[in-house]
Order: sequence, then C-alpha cells, then structure tokens
Amino acid sequence: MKAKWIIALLGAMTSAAILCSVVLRQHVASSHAQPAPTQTFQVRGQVRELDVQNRVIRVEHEAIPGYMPAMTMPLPVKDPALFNGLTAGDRVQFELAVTRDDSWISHIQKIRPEDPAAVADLATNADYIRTNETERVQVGESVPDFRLVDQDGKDIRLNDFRGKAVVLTFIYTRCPLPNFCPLMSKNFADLERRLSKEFPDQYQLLSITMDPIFDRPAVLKEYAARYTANSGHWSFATGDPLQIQSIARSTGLYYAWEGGLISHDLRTVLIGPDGRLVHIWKSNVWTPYEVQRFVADLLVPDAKNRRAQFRPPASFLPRPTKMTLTSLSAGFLRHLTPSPCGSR
Ligand SMILES: [Cu+2]
Repeated sequence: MKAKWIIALLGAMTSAAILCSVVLRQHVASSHAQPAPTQTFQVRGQVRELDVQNRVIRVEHEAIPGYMPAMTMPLPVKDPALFNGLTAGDRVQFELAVTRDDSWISHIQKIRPEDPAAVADLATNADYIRTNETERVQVGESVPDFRLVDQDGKDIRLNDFRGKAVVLTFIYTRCPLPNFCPLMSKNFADLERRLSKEFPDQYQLLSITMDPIFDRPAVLKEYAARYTANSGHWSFATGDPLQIQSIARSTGLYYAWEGGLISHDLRTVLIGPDGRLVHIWKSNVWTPYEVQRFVADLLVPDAKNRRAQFRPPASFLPRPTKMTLTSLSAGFLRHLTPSPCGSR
C-alpha cells in the first residue's frame, strides 16, 4: 500500500516537472520573440506625385506577383533622402518592404532619363486629387449630412451624432497593405480605448467602406469584431456607392478600382459636436494620442485656453547663457510639445 503511494507521488512530481519545463520553454520563447519578418519586392513603375511633407510617393506600379496587381498607390517612405533627385513622371525601380504591420519604399532609383512626354501624359488622378481638394468641405464649414447603414444593418445619419465629436475614416475590408486600411482600424481601436476612458458617450467613430458592394453589413460586422468588442461608439458603414462617393469627395479622398483592388489615399476627419469640420489628416502619419488631444481641445476648450495661457515659473526656464532668445524658446517649445509618437 505504501509503495503504491510512493509511485503515485513520484508520478505526480514527474508530471509537474514536465509541465513546468513546457511553461518555462514557452515563456523563454515568447520573451525572445523575433521582430516580424520583412519581405521585399523589386518593382518598376512611374512616379505620379511626391508628397515630401507626408513622406509618401504616389507611384503607378506594375503587378507585384503574389502580393498585389498593377495599380497606383501612395506608398510611404521612411528615409526622406529617397526623395532627392526625384520628380513626378520619373520611371523608377524601387524596393517595397512589407512586414505584417507595415509597408514602405526602402530603396528607389530612376531607370531612365526623365521623359517630358511621360510627364505631360500623367494620368488624371493627380488632377482628380487636386480637384477634390478644392471642392472639399473646408475647416469651419458644416459637413453635409449623409445616410448609410451600419454593421448591424441599422440606418445611420451623420446628424444622429450631433453633440458628439465624430472621427471618420475610410477603409475597405480586403485592403492588403498593412499601413493603409488595417492601420486605420488599428489606430481607431486604440483611439476608442482612449476616448471611452476620457469622454465616454461624447464621441463617435465611423469607418466608411470604399467597397460598398462587397462590404455589406455582415462582412463589416465580422471585420469590426477583429478590432472592437462593439462599444456602441464605433460604426462601420456601407451604403449607396454614389452616397459614399459624395462623402469621399467632401473630404478630398481619392479612391478608384484598379486591377481588382482599390487604389486609394487616406482621409481621417474630425467633425465637431456642431457638425462643422475641425481637421483632416491626409495620410497615415497621425497617432491616436494626437487625435485624442484634438478631441479634448474640442470638448474641453477651457483646457486648451489654460494650456495657451500657461506661463512657466522663472525657475523652470533654463538659465540664459549664450543662447539666443529664438533658440531658447524653440528648445523650450520642443520640450513642451508631445512627440508625434507620444502615448499615454
Ligand atoms: Cu486600404
């Protein structure tokens, strides 16, 4: 009988040791997690537009086998030196780097001398974008009301959200580029967490699909579940393609079907509780923290005034030595300004 107990005890100890070693191995594996692998593609194309400020090159490129068909896309650039010597119309060879969460042009070079005919022949989408920009709603103007359908099949109108800060963006569920639509949705998920803590019930997020024929409510519902537990403050909207086109136009968004995918740029729009346009972000270069601060300034204007009137005590300022006044205040402003990647 005693021997049986000893065998059972030894068995239990062995199982516990095996379990511990598995858990430990998993822990070691996760604490040494490798960065996401980077895939690179060598692609040829023609530069359509250089947006140095937003670090984007709009390029009409040939098909990238196994990744995306030939189309015109605004592709991010991390190294600003890559813009040197490039002009719209240049034919280029470039390297597109892609990870699970990001994609960017990592190298680019001209493949033949600038061809004036090619420049003159640039397709109309750059013109279309410029036209959209002049026709769009301007800051301070009322954003026209619209009617769409959300992921539950419920009718929604922009005016339903009067009294709240509305942050609106455009996505489509089949977008393959990690730093386009998927990044907008990831940022919105982060923004939702921030705003639900700071301003519960005073905000509404709205993701409007550019692909309303495929992205019906059921598709959007499944997509929404990847990003949010459905707080009731984030709508994923579809509807009449013409209605969506007119909303896009009012924000200056460019999108068009090309080779089975949607070639598009990005617009994220902040609309005030009075229905007026407050701000438009025109690329993926924005952070949830930045939008959160814009919403805070909108909903709590006193806080903004207090920040503007803030004068630091003399002891807080660095002692003026040989610095000029300009460099001193610039340094101090840098000190006070949150970094664009700041998070709280
Ligand atoms: Cu997209």
